[in-house]
Amino acid sequence: PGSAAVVERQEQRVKPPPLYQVVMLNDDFTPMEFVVFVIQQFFSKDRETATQIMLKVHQHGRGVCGVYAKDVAATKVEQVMSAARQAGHPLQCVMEAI
Ligand code: NFA
Repeated sequence: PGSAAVVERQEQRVKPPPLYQVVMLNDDFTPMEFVVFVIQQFFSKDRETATQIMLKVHQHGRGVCGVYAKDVAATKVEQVMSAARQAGHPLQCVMEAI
């Protein structure tokens, strides 16, 4: 009995975790160099890639720094917000389900 239930449970077990974009938002005050540093530090990007992402945020208002499972994305947001707060910059970072 219950073969349909077994299949249903297996489908749930193998379902991949939902992913979240970590999005950085532009502001008029945070120094470009600080943004590049933060992207390198917390999103494991090289300096060239980090600079490209920073410029995209600066020019378009927002940019994706990375895509992660929920808990990892939440940690990245907290790390960025904490570093910005400590340095006295208004840099903002949010996570969005994709
Ligand atoms: N717009 C900021 C400046 O001109 C730089 C910046 C880029 C800030 C990306 C936040 C995010 N100093």
